[in-house]
Amino acid sequence: MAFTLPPLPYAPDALEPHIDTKTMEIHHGKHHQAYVDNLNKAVTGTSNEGKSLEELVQKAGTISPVVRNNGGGHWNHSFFWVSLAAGAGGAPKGKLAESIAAEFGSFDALKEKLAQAAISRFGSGWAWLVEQDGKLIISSTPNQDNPLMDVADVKGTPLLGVDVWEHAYYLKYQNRRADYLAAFWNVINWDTINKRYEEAL
Ligand code: MN3
Repeated sequence: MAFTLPPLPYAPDALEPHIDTKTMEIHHGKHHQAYVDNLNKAVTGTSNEGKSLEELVQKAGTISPVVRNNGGGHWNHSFFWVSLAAGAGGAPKGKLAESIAAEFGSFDALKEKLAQAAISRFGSGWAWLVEQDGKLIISSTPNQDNPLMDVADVKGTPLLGVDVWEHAYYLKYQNRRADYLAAFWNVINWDTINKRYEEAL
């Protein structure tokens, strides 16, 4: 079965003013759609046809770059949209909040570390909060790689990912990646992130 673009779980203007409508429309409707289309094109008629997205992502090191990049792009963006919500923000709760306090000292310290990973990622990529064997780790990946991939420096269960490709922020923030990252905390769906953490443990 061919891969398909999941609908946005909210209207394209729902994350205003932090993430603008035009960026959401192009990011979801054009960029994510292109990853889906290119992935379908690349696997059709090959031994990878019919494999699940998770299967492809997990063996990223042994598949063609076009499947790795577009499969990663499809996985990462599907994960990204549902990590965000209108009127969200706030702070993590429960078990996740306790673990963040224990491992990073405070939520502010975690924010700083994630922003640092996102800002220092040269070129295009993602910064991540990852659960690995019960521990929380901040990492970043180039291009459309992610922590589920066999090629990732830090492997584990992704809890939160920040897209730091320019297409994610350029229309509103231009070269100000740090401003985009500061605004990003206002739209995080912590209910979803908390749930991912509990499932990962
Ligand atoms: Mn993107």
